[in-house]
Amino acid sequence: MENSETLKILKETIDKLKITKENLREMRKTNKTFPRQTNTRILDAFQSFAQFDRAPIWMMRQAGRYLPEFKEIMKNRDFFDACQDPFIAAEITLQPIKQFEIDAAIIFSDILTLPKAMGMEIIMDKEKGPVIKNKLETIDDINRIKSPDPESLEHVYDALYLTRQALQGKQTLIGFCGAPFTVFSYMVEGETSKMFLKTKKWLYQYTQETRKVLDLIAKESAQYLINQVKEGGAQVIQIFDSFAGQIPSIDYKEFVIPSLRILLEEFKQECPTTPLIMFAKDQNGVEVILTFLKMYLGETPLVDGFQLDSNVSDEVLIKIIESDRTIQGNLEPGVLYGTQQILKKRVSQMIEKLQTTRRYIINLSHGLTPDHEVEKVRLFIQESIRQSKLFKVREVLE
Ligand code: 1CP
Repeated sequence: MENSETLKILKETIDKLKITKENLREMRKTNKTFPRQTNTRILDAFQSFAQFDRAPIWMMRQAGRYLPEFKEIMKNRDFFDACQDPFIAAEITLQPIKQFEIDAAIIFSDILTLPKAMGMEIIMDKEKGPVIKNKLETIDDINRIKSPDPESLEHVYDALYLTRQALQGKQTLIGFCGAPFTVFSYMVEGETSKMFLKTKKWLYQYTQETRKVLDLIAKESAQYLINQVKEGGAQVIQIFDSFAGQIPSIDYKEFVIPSLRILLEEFKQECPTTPLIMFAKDQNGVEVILTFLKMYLGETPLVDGFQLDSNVSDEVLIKIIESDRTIQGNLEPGVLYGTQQILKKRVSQMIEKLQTTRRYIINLSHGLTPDHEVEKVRLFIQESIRQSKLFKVREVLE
């Protein structure tokens, strides 16, 4: 195989299952059997009564530039080219799994993969991050947004399938997409913004048009997530609304949540048993959380878990626990720049507070960045596992 030099981790799976570039898609379409799930910690965190040795753990942006092997594989590669090659995408997804004791893999892709397929011309600049060449400037530009050509996203499902096979049931596979508001922000700002002035102009000046675009993104996102589960084998879904905190809760509830409801309802209609984690960054106020908690499709909750920030209030935590939903989070990633002492102390405080529910997944409050040190990341994981086990033992003894 062309990439055999770089596919160090995947190699065993490819050889064993005789997967090639040519037969991968056909195999995925005809054989959806996956290895038996032996590590069920993440899936169990969505149920109250499953057995429990410790809380599961994974980290947002766990595959990325802080890993030397990520830098190596990306050295001469364009970001989206890497995403579009299922073998490379799977290899990168597996890089953190290979070396850390973590319970989930999140597929190497981006929240901009979908808008790219919807007609946005996006490049990933090594310094600036995503840059959109044909951002939405006038209302008429909305007409440029189109439904993705189904072929254009098949590579994501191929990468998921390959990764799920390679995980051998030892970790849970997470699929994801950006939330309509965050994707819309990129579409109008054209890059990561500081002030979000264009987003706000659209939202408050062209409210109807903005809502139209949000609904459009929501519908396509739902289909994209359904396919990640049914075509690719994703076992859990996370929705990233990274820019949710840029507008007040009152506007988030009125203008943004209706499009999220479309996304969630359409997804749950097709995938009622797949746990879905919502990350509305900096919108962890009780009003917004309660709105999500009240959302159901029949008996099925539309949101199964919440990725929470480091400053979430006790009031919100209690509401989530009382509603039998899962908590994920919430260590400030900056703590990993600090001394071992502060890291251990903050991990201990986090576990004391959040492991009071059985439905808990250890994570950071935001993603790892290129300047994180691998050994500090390892310490965070080891310490979290140690403290989680200790907490569990203490609970049993008390
Ligand atoms: O391990 C993983 O998490 C890999 C999969 C992943 C995910 C879940 C990537 C790969 N990106 C994302 C989500 C994503 N992308 C979000 C939501 C989560 C968040 O809030 O961080 C956002 C806002 C983006 C947009 C994006 N992609 C940016 C700008 C925002 C930022 O943080 O600066 C940038 C720089 C990217 C590039 C990107 N995406 C993923 C990686 C590993 C990288 C870095 C590429 C590189 O440095 O070479």
